Amino acid sequence: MAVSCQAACCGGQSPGLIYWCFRALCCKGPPPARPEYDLVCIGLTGSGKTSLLSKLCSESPDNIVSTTGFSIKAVPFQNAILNVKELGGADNIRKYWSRYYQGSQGVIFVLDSASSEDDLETARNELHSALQHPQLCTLPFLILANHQDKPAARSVQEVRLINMITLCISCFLHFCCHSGILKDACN
Ligand SMILES: Nc1nc2c(ncn2[C@@H]2O[C@H](COP(=O)(O)OP(=O)(O)O)[C@@H](O)[C@H]2O)c(=O)[nH]1
Ligand SMILES: [Mg+2]
Repeated sequence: MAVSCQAACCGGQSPGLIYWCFRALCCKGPPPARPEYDLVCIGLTGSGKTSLLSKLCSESPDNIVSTTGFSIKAVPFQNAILNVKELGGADNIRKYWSRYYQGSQGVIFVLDSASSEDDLETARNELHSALQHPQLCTLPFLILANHQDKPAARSVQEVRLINMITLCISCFLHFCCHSGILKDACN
């Protein structure tokens, strides 16, 4: 490639626009490789997993459709790329979640912090199963209390109490709150 580039700029003439275009297209080195990490994103249907990932990928919130099986998104950050596998949260799909845990390097658990007591209880049970799963129990865990824009939303402290999780279960456990559809994260 370097030889062709020289051919384009030599030949007795000073480098012109064509040379600089050629150089920009062909001679620029590849961008530095960013490390990639595989994450799994779980939570009940409607908790906001797809909305969160779409927002992180700067996609329009208008095109969000319900996830029936699973979907994978590459979320680019300045220093890393997160390949996030979202697993559908419907009743009949949750029992298969663990089949997709292998190879994960981190977990995002999304909660609808404004949901009914029954749904919160279901989410709590799923969260506890995930926290105890042999393939996940040593991984960094982010528990995201979503739907923070709703009046009924529980605070991070309430969500922490409802889930009866203390930081001693996992030193990699992290709680935060967020609204998947608002511009700015609450926390
Ligand atoms: N009010 C509100 N709605 C949200 C929020 N996050 C997601 N939604 C809405 O909740 C619905 C389900 O979201 P979706 O991302 O598909 O949930 P998923 O099933 O967990 O992937 C959609 O209509 C979203 O627009 C939020 O933080 N606040
Ligand atoms: Mg979804």
